Amino acid sequence: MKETSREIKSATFAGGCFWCTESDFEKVDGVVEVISGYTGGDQENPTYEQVSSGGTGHLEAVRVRYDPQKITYEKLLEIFWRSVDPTDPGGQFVDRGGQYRTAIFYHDEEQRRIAERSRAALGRSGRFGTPIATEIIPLGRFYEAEEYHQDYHRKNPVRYKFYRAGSGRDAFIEKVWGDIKDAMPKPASHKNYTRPADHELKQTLTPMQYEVTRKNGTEPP
Ligand code: MHO
Repeated sequence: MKETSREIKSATFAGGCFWCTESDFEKVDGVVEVISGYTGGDQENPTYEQVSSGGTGHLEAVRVRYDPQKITYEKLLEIFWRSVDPTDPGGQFVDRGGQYRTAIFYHDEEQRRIAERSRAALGRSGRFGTPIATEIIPLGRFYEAEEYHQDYHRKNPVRYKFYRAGSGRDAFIEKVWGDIKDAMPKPASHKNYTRPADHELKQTLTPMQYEVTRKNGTEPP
């Protein structure tokens, strides 16, 4: 078997309900995997019930694993801004509380700088009438959410579509960004995304990446 060592990077975003943010990022070319989880709080091994009812300090978030040769971190930020209401400090759409607020969790100094610049540019653009509330926070421990929340939009399409339509997210995004919809880096549907089969991932990921991402392993420090 040919050795391939494609570099895969990670980015972490909180954009309210992770069913939605996971679905939005999975549509993006260059994104290889999106994992729903919790981060930003102190409690160990938080459950969905604990986080979603507030009080653990965590936010619903997604870990986006991407191929930097196909998409940049800047582009991911652009997609993020166009998937959320970044002016809302108290939640997202129907979901209220700090656990649903928006945040960018940076993995290193470079991501921090790029995220700060991107947020400042969005603020200056005048696209929103109110200030950008999205926090830029150093990434701490990320807890993967329960299996039934992973790929929720695929596992429970009816409930997901019903929730999403009623949440107000898409109507808001259409109102704010509708004029430049065609310029959006995001393709219109999921048709093109299929999670690669395990044997394909084995070929494209390094052995450690495969262990960590597919077998729930942990990277050595
Ligand atoms: N209030 C929503 C939240 C979904 S999102 C994964 C629900 O449970 O239906 O937090």
